[in-house]
Amino acid sequence: MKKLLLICLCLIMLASCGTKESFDGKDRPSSRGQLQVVDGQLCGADGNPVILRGISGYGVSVSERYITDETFHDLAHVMGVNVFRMAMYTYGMGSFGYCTGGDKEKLYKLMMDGVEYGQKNDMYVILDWHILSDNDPNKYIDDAKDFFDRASKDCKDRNNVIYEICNEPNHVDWETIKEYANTIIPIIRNNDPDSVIVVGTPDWSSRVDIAADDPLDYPNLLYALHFYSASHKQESRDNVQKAIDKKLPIFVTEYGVTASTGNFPYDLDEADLWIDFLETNGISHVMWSFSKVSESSAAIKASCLKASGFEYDDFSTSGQWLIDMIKNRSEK
Ligand code: IDC
Repeated sequence: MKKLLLICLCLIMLASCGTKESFDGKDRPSSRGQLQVVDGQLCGADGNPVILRGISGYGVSVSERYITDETFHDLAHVMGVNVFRMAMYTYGMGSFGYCTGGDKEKLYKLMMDGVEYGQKNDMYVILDWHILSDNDPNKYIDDAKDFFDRASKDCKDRNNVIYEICNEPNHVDWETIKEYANTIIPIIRNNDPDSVIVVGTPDWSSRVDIAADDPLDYPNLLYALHFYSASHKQESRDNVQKAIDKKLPIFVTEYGVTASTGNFPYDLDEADLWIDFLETNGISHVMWSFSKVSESSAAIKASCLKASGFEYDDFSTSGQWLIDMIKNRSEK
């Protein structure tokens, strides 16, 4: 009898450690609804704080295979993320940039598909106007106006959309970024008045302290902070603290557990310090990237050919670190 009980206990323990599900029902659209910013903090419709923990796509123009209901189910239930960032390059990524030869209609539909699959799998979705090598968000201002006018009309009745209007302004000053934001934000708000918007900050969205000294004047607006743990350490956090002390609403729409190149080395210990810092200050965070490219920041193993049906072992060091971190943080 004792042997039988012992065998049953072992079987139960084995079954639990192979659990695929890592879904946490908290801080999702079904439970928190339309987000808002209250007193410098991202909150749910009820006015209480929300922390979103997620991952960024690599670039919709080259990740179509991952923009499916099945993949989004895995994002929510296997990785446990409650926010997914639809990064759409405006320039670059070959000739697939939205503003530089990409198929605008195809890219727009992929972005809207992501919103729909996010809603179906109870995740928030960030529509990321992923400027990078184009430096100045004003460079393709007409395309940006058209895209955000159309998206905010199509998404105005959704409760799971966050508009990220410029990924990483660089080689431009804060005045130039504000000029762009003061053009785009009113367009979005005219169609989607209660929308949550994230604006990039100077120097590849690393200088929230500069924005905190001269913030824009809109409700439900957050300021992007990006970091890579092997490149940005305590000095960067000290800078961020200046913005936190001024109650600037911050959203880490992109970070890595690697160098800022997106590649080696890892610095998982520093990444843990960053997550402690963000969670203590109620700041949401999204890791780069949901891809299998040959870079250490890629969350999926380069050898994994799956587009859905993912299991823990299909993920790389970065991907498994993210899954473990989200599980640990969600349980606190
Ligand atoms: C990188 C990709 C890399 C690609 C490069 C240029 O990982 O494969 O060749 O973009 O398109 C960022 C950017 C993000 C970068 C990432 C890593 O927002 O697009 O992705 N990074 O370099 N800012 C800091 C780092």
